[in-house]
Amino acid sequence: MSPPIHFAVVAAVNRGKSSIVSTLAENDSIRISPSPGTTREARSYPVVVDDETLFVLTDTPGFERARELLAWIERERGPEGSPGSVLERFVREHRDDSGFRAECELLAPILGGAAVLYVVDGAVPFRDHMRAEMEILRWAAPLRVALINRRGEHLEGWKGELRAHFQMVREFDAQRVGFGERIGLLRGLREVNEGHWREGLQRIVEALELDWKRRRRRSARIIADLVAKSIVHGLRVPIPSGDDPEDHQARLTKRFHDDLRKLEEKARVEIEALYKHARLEHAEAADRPVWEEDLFDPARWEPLGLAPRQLLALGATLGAVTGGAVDVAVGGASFMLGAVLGAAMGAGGALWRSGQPIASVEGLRGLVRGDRLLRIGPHPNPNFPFVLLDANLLHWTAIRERAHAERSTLVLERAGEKEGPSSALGAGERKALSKCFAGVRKRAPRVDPSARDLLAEKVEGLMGRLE
Ligand SMILES: Nc1nc2c(ncn2[C@@H]2O[C@H](COP(=O)(O)OP(=O)(O)OP(=O)(O)O)[C@@H](O)[C@H]2O)c(=O)[nH]1
Ligand SMILES: [Mg+2]
Repeated sequence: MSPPIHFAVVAAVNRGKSSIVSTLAENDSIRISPSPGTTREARSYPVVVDDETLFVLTDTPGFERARELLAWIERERGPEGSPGSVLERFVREHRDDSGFRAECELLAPILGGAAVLYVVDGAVPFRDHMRAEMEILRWAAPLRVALINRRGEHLEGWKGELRAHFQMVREFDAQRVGFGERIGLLRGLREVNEGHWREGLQRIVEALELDWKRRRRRSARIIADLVAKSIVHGLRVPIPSGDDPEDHQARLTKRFHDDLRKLEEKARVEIEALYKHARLEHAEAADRPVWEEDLFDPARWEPLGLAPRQLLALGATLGAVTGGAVDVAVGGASFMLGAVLGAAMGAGGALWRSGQPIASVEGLRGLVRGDRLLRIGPHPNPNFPFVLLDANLLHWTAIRERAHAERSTLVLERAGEKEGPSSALGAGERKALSKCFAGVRKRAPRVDPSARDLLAEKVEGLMGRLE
């Protein structure tokens, strides 16, 4: 088997090389910084799918003395010498010369046969002295592609110059691009050469697309599992006969909510790991996007889930959802937790208030006489599964689209009255989802596995449309 395709990402210092490697290799541990000279040594990052290295990216330190290097080459190359042998000699002779440390580092992968991804910054104008780097590369690397890393007013000036030195010129904003642009770049690269190169890139594109679909399927399962577990979740806690159940209310309510938060947190971490975001910073409190807000923050219920009229239109299916979820209060001692949550939930709450409380007390059979069992959950709000689904679909969208070179805190703008995907569904689809939720709860507190699988399929379908 031929060795994997190898790209060396080269440029002057501080042009965004590491950003490009980070995004293409989906590696958020690579150091990116506004201070020049951050990358001191060449380092390779394999892109692996199913234990197979599809291609390798090498991050390099930036050119520091390109004009001096070019002058050396012009002086030394002679009529016969191949670029490889001339540059090997350069590296041999300058290995211990700290003045050419960066050049020696960045030439190594090119000498190893790597294709060059040359990065320029579209926000600064082209200047003549920048041509030396391009001339070195045109002479030294048979396969060369130029990437303009940010939008800027100088794009056109750059393009003209770059086209004279590179086989392909593309805009590629490493901090903004999603999967589509990454694949687009690799597809474009197929055109740069024939044979092994072209076939290799075709295989890379296919393998990455397949992997992307698998991640989507896996994410759908994670979210379906989260929703299913959350909507059947309930607690039963015995309390001594003399105790006033009201004294246990706050503690039990908190435990119930904490359990649901933990389920959601676990699902989020799994999805972030699936998309290789290992060190994401999440916005705190006020800056948080809607789906980042806490599961029980009232603000979260407002823009997600279904609108009041959509909930009402679900009619009969809603009955099934709440019917299975509500405990019957015994002895009149109920916590009215539903009403408390309901107040925080707007329209869903209004529906709930007309229903029954979800925390209740009942006699505990077979244990100490007189003891009682407090029960809380499953969550009775018909909007709850829709809100949870929406919040996590939005999280998934943001994670999936996020470039690994983007290091700012994760924040999503709040827009519109309803921004969750479920309120945009057709009436039939909402009803089908609602039925699916009811199916999941059929055997609460256990999740019905076939209903959960059906839910995963539906979530995957929703994701397909969001993509
Ligand atoms: N908006 C935007 N900023 C970028 C982009 N690429 C890099 N930057 C910024 O430019 C600075 C340098 O980015 P790096 O990726 O560290 O650049 P480098 O070429 O690896 O730098 P050295 O290792 O120091 O040579 C950082 O502040 C980045 O945030 C880009 O595509 N868009
Ligand atoms: Mg760097």
